[in-house]
Amino acid sequence: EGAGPQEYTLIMMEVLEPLPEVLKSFKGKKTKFVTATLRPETMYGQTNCWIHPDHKYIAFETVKNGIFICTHRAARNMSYQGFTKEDGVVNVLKEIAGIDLLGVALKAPFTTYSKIYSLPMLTIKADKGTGIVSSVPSDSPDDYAALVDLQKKAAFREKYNIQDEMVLPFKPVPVLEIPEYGNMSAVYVYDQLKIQSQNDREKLNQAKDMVYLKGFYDGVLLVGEFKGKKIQDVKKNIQNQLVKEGGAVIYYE
Ligand code: A2H
Repeated sequence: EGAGPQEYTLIMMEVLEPLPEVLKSFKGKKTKFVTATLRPETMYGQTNCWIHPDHKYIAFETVKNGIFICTHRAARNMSYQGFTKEDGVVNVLKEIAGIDLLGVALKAPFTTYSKIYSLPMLTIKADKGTGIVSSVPSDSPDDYAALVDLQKKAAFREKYNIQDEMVLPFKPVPVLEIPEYGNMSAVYVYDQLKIQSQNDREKLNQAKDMVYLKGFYDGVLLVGEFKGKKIQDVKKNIQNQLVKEGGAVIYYE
């Protein structure tokens, strides 16, 4: 990581009914799972979001965007970036275990799926972003590996009480065309490197290196307002569009 702060696009996923037990007290209020991404241009392909079952999250009140769910660490950072009434003060409404935030129905911006779900990922870092991740299995090898793990292993779903319909209908969506890797680069490299699971860290890092730069410089959008354009030329426009439509906010750490 470099010397300066890292900019993330925070994607706001609205919690839908039926509310999980731990969020029932927020009924009638806008409550959002907040994910941090470096790749706003891929959000057309979201199939779910990722939560770490063993991590701790909080719900807190923001000034403009309702109730946010994320790690306390992220909320504290946000409180210095104008997200809360008072600088440095987080109004914690509730502390919530990750496991209690699984299987929640969400409405996410840009994706073609009208309803997606929060699912368990065991490689999420507590000290990066919001601790919640938007899953784009077409273009993120980590996301594809974790989704395949859940789709292949009924016992893994059962362990976390994840219903089949929260996982099995969700297929990766073509979003970007990348020369040599086709229109679902993560699926391509996953197969080529014969990745076995989300714990296959060495190969997943290799996969990330393979797709990342190539996608950024040579990737062309297949969907949305900027269809046919190169990502590097329109990444900022897409971020702006997400923000303008109320689906995202900018955040630094
Ligand atoms: B990216 P960097 Cl399509 N733990 O978004 C683990 N991973 C996290 C995280 C956390 N706490 N917070 C964010 N991330 C993921 C999209 C995407 C991402 C694509 C392809 C690659 C990619 C959809 N998932 O990231 O260490 C988020 O996933 C490759 C690195 O700050 C975020 O962007 O560079 C990225 O990692 C931030 O990682």
